[in-house]
Amino acid sequence: MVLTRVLPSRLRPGLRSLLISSRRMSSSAPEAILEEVGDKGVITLNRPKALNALNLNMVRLIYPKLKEWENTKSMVIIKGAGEKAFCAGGDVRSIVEGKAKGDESGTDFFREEYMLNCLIGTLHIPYIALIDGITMGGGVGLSVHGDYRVATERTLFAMPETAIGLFPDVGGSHFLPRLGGRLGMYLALTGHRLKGKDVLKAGVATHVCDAARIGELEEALLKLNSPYPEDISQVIEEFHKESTFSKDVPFSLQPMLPKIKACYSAGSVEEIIANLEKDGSEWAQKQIQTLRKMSPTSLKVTFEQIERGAHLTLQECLTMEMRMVWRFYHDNDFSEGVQAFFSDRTPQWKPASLSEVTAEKVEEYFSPLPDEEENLF
Ligand code: QUE
Repeated sequence: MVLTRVLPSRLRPGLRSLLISSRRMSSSAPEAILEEVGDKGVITLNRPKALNALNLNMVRLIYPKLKEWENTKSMVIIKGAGEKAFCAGGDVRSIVEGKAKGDESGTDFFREEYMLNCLIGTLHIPYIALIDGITMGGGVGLSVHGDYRVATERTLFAMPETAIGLFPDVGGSHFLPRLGGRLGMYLALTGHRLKGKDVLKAGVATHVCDAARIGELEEALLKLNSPYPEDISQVIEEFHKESTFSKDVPFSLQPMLPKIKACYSAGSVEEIIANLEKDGSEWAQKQIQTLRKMSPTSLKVTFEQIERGAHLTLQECLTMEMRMVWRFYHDNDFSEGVQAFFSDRTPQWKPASLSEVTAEKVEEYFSPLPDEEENLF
């Protein structure tokens, strides 16, 4: 194997500090590391202290490289730096802080992020996401549309956006309605977290691998001589079969699936809550409590989003989401939700109740944007 990687960590310490001191900026590590290993590409999301939260700089590093690799490489692997996270989401904190200072470029982040999600979903070469650790929101968008998503016992998956006054974007409209049994609607509205093997059982991950062996899996993939999809499958399936944490353990949501399907098949958020009230079980009461904490606007718009997304292509979903996010960006709840989350206080949603979020208001989130904002792809 010809290793052409030059990772900073592999340089001698003296040389490394020389490289760093020769730069004007004190922090020299790129936020996304793009390595070429023979005929394969490896992306490492590299903001471990921020749980590898995705920002515009990272998207702008990754997108053109992925475009190039699509024509020059035979496979792409994406992973996160550090042990905690694959990617905790979009860097919503800096977007909201920037907007508060008068910087209106936040919608550029979403546009370019969604373009990257679309590219991943239509890539001509195998794309393998090693989703070891926290994988939420934007991190889901970097993995779920690809061919292989390998979870570990440390994987923590969620689409938690209704808690910050947003909606499950990055192609959530596409993959969530396709999970079956209304599981996607449940995950979208409540932000329910799935751990380890449950990420596989829900249909979000395609395989599992022991966290301790994820590096070994990467090396095995990089060693493949002719990475035809069947060779890649074979390698990943080997690690999957040998994993020690997923054997014959049932889906932890299994007992709840009939209730999830029954309650979340309703025609509106209000009806879902009515179904849960009628059910009355401890589980159902917990669901109601969770839903009551979420932005009412997020809940109603998300409900409509998941219904519409079931009938759309990924590209159509992302165009719809661009329209939606533009409205959320300029409305109250997203800014309020993010500020509240990072200052650990209760958000003040406006409007504060479901009944105040009218059908007309929901419809506005889906209407086309002005011409110059409209064309994404
Ligand atoms: C809901 C969310 C997000 C969240 C918390 C929520 C989200 C997101 C982050 C996040 C986490 C760590 C970071 C960061 C952002 O938190 O989307 O910059 O360092 O990205 O309750 O949707």
